[in-house]
Amino acid sequence: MTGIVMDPVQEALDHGLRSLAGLGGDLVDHANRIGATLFSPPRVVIVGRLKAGKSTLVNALIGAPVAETAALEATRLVAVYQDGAPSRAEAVAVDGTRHPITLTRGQTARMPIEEERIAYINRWLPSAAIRDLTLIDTPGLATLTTRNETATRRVLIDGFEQTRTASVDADAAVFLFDSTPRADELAFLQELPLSPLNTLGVLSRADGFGEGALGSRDPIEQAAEHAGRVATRLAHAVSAVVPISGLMAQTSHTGALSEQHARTLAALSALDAEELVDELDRDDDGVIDARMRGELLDLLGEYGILHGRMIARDGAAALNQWLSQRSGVPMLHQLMQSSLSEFAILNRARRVIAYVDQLAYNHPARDQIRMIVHQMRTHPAMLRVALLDDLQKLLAADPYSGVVEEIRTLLLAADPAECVGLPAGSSTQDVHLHANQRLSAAQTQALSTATAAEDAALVDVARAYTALATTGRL
Ligand SMILES: Nc1nc2c(ncn2[C@@H]2O[C@H](COP(=O)(O)OP(=O)(O)OP(=O)(O)O)[C@@H](O)[C@H]2O)c(=O)[nH]1
Ligand SMILES: [Mg+2]
Repeated sequence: MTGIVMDPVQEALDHGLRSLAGLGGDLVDHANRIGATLFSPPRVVIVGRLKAGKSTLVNALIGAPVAETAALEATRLVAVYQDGAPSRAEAVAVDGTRHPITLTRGQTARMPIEEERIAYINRWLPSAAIRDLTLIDTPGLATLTTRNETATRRVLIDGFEQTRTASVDADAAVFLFDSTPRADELAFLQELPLSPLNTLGVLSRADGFGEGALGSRDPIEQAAEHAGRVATRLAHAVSAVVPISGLMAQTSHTGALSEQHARTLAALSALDAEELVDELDRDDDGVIDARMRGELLDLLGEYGILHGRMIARDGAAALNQWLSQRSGVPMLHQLMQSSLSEFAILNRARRVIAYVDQLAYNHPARDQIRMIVHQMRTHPAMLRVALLDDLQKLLAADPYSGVVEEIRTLLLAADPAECVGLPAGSSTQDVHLHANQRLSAAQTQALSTATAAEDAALVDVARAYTALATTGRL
């Protein structure tokens, strides 16, 4: 494809897809369809318990109130938010057929087919915020109405293994929980076909953590400490845990705050803590009128009111900036754009190979297709893709294998020296020496592996050390 800057992984896969199209017939269409995946943004799914704040976070990240959020209504359908114009939506049925949805501003859209038949909704809107990452909102897990959970499982796990028509093909996950993840939620995470490097933990509702806004300690600071402890405990499942207030970010990032809100909030800055609690508890007009009080609570929560009222004296822009910074979402966003995105792109590459591989099952040109898949898989640029695949399979089959740490090091290293356990910036000579030592160790280990997953992983680990020992790079 011309005009697109490709990374080495994309280039290798694009080359393979061109060979596929070169076989002619229906393979031209298949190559184009798979090529569209290769050049589309990787897909990040937001998962978590019922009412954890998933849709609120989606709105905050997109910067527009597109996902439905509510204290009572549950999200019913899986929705895929992607950059595109004009603004439009379609329902993708479980059988793979697509049905346009008529959107009317300010109204809940009517579904073109029965909800039971819908696998997920595709929603396009012109937004720079989702240009590099497509976001997928899901109904809450482990609910009393198991229907929601069924919908989420189908698009993420079952659909992946069966026909794929019902799969949303996630390349990374953001996992939300608001205290400590439950065993069933962790079990669900393990079932996702994604590595921990592709999964970010989010401690949501940080503004209400512990005793809440009116307790003795700052809940956001307490949440940050708790997030650190959970991150250590969940190192096998997530790459980091970030505390956030989706509500505060949603309000500031969607432009929901007006000067009038700031002025009204500032009117509360003269009250002491006790008077403020009384004011927030009232149902009738007090220092501020009841309607405005309700709006402020919806927009800012108790924490935003308590700590934002002094800042509100400087106006809506200052309050907005404080809300965003205090929400933790800019930090989450940055992690999503950097490390999560990096591993999501590798997973997208893995999907591309899997699509081509699937064609080989029942196509007359299966031998040529298999050859193309083989070339794609063994291309030097694809080594990181293979290692990520190995990591995920090894964690499922043999989580205590020593090779797990070895692969993590190879994938997370900042430079070739770190790949072989040396300090960043060590000499090329030292890198070569250590890579050779590690290569022999991996070859020895390969003689007595415990599982097929470990076996396969060691083959790629040995390839990595060979590359480091010869070219000095991965
Ligand atoms: N205080 C506070 N409230 C929040 C936060 N995030 C979400 N909420 C509120 O929690 C309720 C549920 O939020 P949603 O975003 O709809 O949660 P969800 O996870 O999408 O819920 P389901 O899709 O039904 O599982 C709403 O009333 C939100 O305003 C937060 O960070 N702080
Ligand atoms: Mg929701």
